[in-house]
Amino acid sequence: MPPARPAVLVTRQVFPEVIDKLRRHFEVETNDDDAVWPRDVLLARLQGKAGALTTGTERIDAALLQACPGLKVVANLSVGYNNFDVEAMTRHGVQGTNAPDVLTETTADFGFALLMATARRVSESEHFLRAGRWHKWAVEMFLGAEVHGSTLGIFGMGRIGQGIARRGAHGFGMQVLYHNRSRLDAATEADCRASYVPKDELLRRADHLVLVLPYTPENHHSIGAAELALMQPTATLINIARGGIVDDAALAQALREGRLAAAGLDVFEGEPAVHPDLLEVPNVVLTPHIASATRGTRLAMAHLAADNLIACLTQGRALTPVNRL
Ligand code: 8YV
Repeated sequence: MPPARPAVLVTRQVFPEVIDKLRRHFEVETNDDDAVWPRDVLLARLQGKAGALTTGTERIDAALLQACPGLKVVANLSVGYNNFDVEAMTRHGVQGTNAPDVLTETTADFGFALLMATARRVSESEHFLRAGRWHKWAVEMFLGAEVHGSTLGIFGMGRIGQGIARRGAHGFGMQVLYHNRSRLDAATEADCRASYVPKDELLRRADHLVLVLPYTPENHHSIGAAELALMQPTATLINIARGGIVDDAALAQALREGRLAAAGLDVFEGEPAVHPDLLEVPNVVLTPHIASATRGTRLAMAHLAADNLIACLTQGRALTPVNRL
């Protein structure tokens, strides 16, 4: 009898061609309804599985690992992996992988799209038009903020931050300032035409501040009331990183009180719930976590997650590991 093939779970609906690829190697259980499984359902379905292809929605923590002793690898279909307790995974000998690089340029495109939509009041003016309130053109109607030639601040200068910096510097003649855990090497700074500044200076000087840093417990609410107070009242804030980095209640208050001109948000604390105050303020562009959402990019991310499962379970090595075992 041939040896039994490993079993893997795909926790959300993904492209059929990726499922077909997995089926060439594994017994595959899928989630064809694309339901967000409650924790007990996820635990039950993980029983007997050697691998899982997850999204940012599933929390992989010590309790789950304890309850699923057969699990060897969890491949996240995202570059961020704050849904993983990496330390617990390493302790349990479980390989974690993410999906970097393949989404960099697409996500940087979206960061720039959100910046422009926010600065130029695209959503707000469209709502005005759709509501039938446009009765006459006016010189001072929906005046926005300048993008070209302005100062672009980037908080978190990884691959996506660098992509946004290049777009701003080379495409829009922006002066680019950044803050990061560590300073980039001189060649990368020159390529991005970006200057390193302390966090406070970044907040004070940016006309448009884009957040692209990973979420960790240490940077929870690293943009809160005190940080927002340092920003110019004419500035815009863009969050394509993670909910929880910004204190959404403090942001809504700053927007309401005119202490910040506008915000563009693709991620939220406790998403898919959105802080009700953010839904009430007009000068905010809200999108449902779609920064990497093009067909080509999401397909590439899903393939990379599947390839990580295949490489781990058939050759014992991960392509893009997030922990060392
Ligand atoms: C993912 C993301 O699509 O990659 C990330 O970190 O935020 C998005 O690109 C999302 O997390 C789904 O898992």
